[in-house]
Amino acid sequence: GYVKRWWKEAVVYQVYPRSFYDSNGDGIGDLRGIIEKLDHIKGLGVDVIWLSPHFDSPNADNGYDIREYRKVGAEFGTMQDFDDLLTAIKAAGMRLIIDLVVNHTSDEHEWFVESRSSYNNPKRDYYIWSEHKPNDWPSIFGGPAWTQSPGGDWYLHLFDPKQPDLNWDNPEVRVEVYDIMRFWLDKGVDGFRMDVIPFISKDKTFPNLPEDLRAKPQYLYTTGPHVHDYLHEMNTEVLQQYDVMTVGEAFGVTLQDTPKFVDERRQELDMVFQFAAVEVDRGPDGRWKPWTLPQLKAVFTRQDKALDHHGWPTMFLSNHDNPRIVSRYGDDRPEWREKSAMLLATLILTMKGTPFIYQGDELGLTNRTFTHIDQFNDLWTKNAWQDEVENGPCSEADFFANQNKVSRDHARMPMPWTAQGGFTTGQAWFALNPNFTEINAESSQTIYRFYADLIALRHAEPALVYGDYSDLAPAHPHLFTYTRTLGDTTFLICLNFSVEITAFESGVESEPVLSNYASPFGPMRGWEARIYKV
Ligand code: ISL
Ligand code: CA
Repeated sequence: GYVKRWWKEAVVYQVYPRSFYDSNGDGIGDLRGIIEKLDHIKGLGVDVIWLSPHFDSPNADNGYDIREYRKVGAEFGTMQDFDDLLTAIKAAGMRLIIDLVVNHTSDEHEWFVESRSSYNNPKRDYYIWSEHKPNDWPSIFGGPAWTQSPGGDWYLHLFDPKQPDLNWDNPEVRVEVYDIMRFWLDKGVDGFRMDVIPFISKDKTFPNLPEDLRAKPQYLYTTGPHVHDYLHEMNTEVLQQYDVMTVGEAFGVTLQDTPKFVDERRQELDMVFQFAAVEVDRGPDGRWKPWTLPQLKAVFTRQDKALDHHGWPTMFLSNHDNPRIVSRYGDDRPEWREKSAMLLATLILTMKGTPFIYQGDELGLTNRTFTHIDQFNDLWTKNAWQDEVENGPCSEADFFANQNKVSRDHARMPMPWTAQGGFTTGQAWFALNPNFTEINAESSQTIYRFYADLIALRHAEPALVYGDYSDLAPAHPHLFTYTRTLGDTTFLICLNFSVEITAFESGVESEPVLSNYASPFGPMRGWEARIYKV
């Protein structure tokens, strides 16, 4: 069986601070705003808050480009506000993990400013420089991963040119990172979500990208020669001295390589986010494609089989990089939004693996329809516009059709707290979803309370945490039926991923312990979800 750990039993809620709640009317969500809305999070019964970057940043990539690691972004508040937030979270009986973004920094970080200033600057070797452009690696955000600095040399950035990659082969860089980690851990944070952490080690022979990885270079970028040495070193140097949790973003890690990051005997990371479920609707070119329920079910079985009892999984269907789950895996038409949001909650909170809920999913928030490039904020979408429409063959109609499915901005619109919006008394930094008058925290209490009920159930039932997973009908086109079994306790979960009334025999005498319909008997109705205790 599994070794018991608090983070295996925890439910995590992700806050994207810019869009959570604005406490001072400048239009930008902030740390005081999180304190003011802490009851909303606490009311769900979650255990851990993951805070997306709250550091000083020029915000080329909304904070995933850090200028100063020990400073709170001025738009979010002060270090005092951070300390107060941490105190409030602990007082509410929860924990806080923060985002560790150390594959790259901002190009405005003083290390990079110094590094690029001259060949013999002591910080030169903090980044990855070359006299000639060494290879054809692309940036994840489009365009080449090498940019020539005014001095003539080229530097590596696997993301935006404003996000130069750190040189982890330089031991001074690793010492700096470990110091930053200790700084926040010593304040009392309970761990880290680690941004693209498998990218940190680079193959310095710089081979060209194999042809078959053109559209997914991340599968090369995670295979650097020392990634596991560095993670093990980070674990023994820093993490082991604290009772904390770590979750790495395993973007581009194969199923086969996953255990190397999370096998507890290797002492690297506690968990990683695996991407297959959020890539189920993406084609080989990264654009949207239709998906089927059997494909999604197969992902969970594959992932389950990839780890043994020495590695612990995560469960997530959304975050700040993904569209809204109701629009993507559910049905966001008014008559089905609530039911399908509750069904997806059931999936997330009864699956094996520590569940991560993204802000607003507990309200059943939906995607919006973007019709003009100026309506977007995300640099990834803006780059795609240039590459695909302005300099490429894509029609505007095709571009919007795709982005309305995949854009990261669907998740980044400010939280609608009331029918008036309620996010800010000023001008929001980014427009709310125009449907806020209908879909907001006040109008979505049924979904919110269902999340709370599911979380309470998970906390009360070890089988929902540690139980084995088995898919009972992998090929069924509408029904997702699976069990979670621990000792002599079995839960049977049945989810109807469609509006079709579908025959179903539970074989269980008793009523479901939880369902999103009254009278949960007989065939499964549209988007019906039932949890039986066998
Ligand atoms: O968001 C994506 C496209 O849907 C992914 O390719 C994303 O770039 C990848 O998951 C890495 O994401 C992380 O690092 C990025 C940052 O933009 C993302 O917000 C972050 O989650 C660079 O720091
Ligand atoms: Ca503010």
